[in-house]
Amino acid sequence: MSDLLASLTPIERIGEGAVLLRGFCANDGEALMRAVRAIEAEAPFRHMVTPGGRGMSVAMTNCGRTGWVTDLTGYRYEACDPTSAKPWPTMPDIFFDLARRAAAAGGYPNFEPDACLINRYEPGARMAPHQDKDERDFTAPIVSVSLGLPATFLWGGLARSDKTQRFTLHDCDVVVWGGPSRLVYHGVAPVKNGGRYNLTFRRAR
Ligand code: MD3
Ligand code: FE
Repeated sequence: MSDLLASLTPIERIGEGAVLLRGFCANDGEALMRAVRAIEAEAPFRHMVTPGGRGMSVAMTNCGRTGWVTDLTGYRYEACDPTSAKPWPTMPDIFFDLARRAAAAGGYPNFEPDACLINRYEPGARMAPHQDKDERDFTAPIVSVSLGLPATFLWGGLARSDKTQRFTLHDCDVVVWGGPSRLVYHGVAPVKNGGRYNLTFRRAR
């Protein structure tokens, strides 16, 4: 999207420190998906295992200086892909620039993501409500980019028992979560149709 159009994106405030930028990356959707294809050629999507021993329904890969992984020993960030023992693919400039522009639009200038987790949702895939707390520094926001088919996003509060709001995230919607929203519980309801991707940009270290 041109900076002119980006500046015209309606900014929906969905919570304290959290904004939804509908269609923010609409001009870049195809280039972003081409970049996902190139990353997956180096670091294929895989179903990781949680410490509890369950295979995740969402298939994942990463790019950037470090990547989020889980196995029987726990959740953590790793500089290398455990499947290949090679460093994760470099974060493409188009990813980094998008994350930075979105964060700035959401009120977080100078975001420097070092990790991009790429989630792929096939039919029936879901993400149970959780907090993102494996990062060193919670002062940086998280930027999430939805690509492909829509999904119902679940977003609660700082306690697991807090009431959950739902909203639909569509192709090229971008959400920025920071400040008081950084540690809210969130998840994704089971998707009926596959073909949804989500890029989650974080400052992990
Ligand atoms: C709200 N992914 O990978 S992204 C995840 O659509 C994850 O694939 C979901 O949750 C997905 O950890 C949701 C949106 C998101 C990411 C991080 C958040 C929302 C967040 C952190 C705090 C609050
Ligand atoms: Fe999350």
